[in-house]
Amino acid sequence: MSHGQPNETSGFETRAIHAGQPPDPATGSVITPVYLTSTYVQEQVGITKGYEYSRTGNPTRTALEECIASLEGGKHGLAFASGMAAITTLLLAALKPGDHVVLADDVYGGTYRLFNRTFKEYGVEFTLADMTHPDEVEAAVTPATRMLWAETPTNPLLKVLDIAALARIADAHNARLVVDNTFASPYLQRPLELGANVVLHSATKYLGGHSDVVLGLIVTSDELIRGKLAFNQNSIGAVPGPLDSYLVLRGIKTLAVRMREHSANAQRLAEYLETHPKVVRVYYPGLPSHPQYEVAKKQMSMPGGMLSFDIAGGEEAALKFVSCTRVFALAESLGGVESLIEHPGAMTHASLAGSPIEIGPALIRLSVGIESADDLLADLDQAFAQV
Ligand code: P1T
Repeated sequence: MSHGQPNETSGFETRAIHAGQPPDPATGSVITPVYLTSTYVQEQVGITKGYEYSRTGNPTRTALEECIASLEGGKHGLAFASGMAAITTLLLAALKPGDHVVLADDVYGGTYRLFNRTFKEYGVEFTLADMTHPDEVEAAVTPATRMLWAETPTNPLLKVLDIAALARIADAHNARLVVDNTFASPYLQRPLELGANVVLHSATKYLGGHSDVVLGLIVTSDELIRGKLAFNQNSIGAVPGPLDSYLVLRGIKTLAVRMREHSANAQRLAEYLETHPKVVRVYYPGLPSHPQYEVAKKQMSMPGGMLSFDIAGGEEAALKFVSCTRVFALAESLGGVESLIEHPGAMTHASLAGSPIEIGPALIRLSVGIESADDLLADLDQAFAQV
């Protein structure tokens, strides 16, 4: 490793702290500066130091783009104003009217809404498939299919999709496999290494890690997609500012240690919930009872910090429970150091109401933070006592 510049053999933790972030050449600043500028002086027309306008490129954003590409094991990283901005730019870059997408039947409510309400208007069709069953995916493919869209683990039911198996199906049909890796983060799972063509993040979640920024990231080694994405990143302009880019860069430095704690805490809570008399079912890939436990062990280094459960007593008990916790804050989003609780049916996945993939009213989702596991367990215990 030369000063501040990791190579391909450097470990994940080293790359998380240093990739794309050599000491600032102008000052020696160890930390990448926040380049708060919209524009860059040109010596003569077209003679620049590599930057001309901050929608097109900004050095703080470049550092983040290089860092995420390194962590996902891909050639190119691109940053966007939000996860949804990343998804929108990708769909506009990769699809045209008449194209068809096979969409996982459990995805973030906003992703479903974007396909179902926004892109449908522009002639992009989709079919939902339970992607835990490869034959269902095969059956959903049509001659117009250009993309398989997977999330794994899925939001909010924590289904684990076999990325390598999906990549084989995509390949066989000349379609691209996109994996939304938000729930796992590259520390737990690297979809490109398993054959995915594009990996996408709501960096608002684990990559940022502190619930203080909204940002989206895409990584790909596919040159055609990269070219179209880079063009559209500038042409559409849904880019993050330098301060937001900096916040995610800072968050990523501790990603590995945070994910280890998130995962250990979630495992403990999942095991507690599984034996609780007021819990009907727990959804957590770290439990041997999880239907894709073996797939999770194969493609993830740890099961992660997200879990869901069905509470006994249906919607009434669920709505009561989520307002009874004291350490877990009732809020949308996930992946921060602090624990959050929510009711997907009425909150993050309300846009699925009335659809074939509506979320059950008894489902509660936890984003398990890195507070003391004893405190988290006691908090759930006192909330159960009130329902
Ligand atoms: O919120 P934004 O940064 O635009 O990212 C959208 C998004 C994309 N993909 C997944 C898997 C997500 O979970 C999200 C956002 N999800 C929430 C806000 C949530 O609470 O589930």
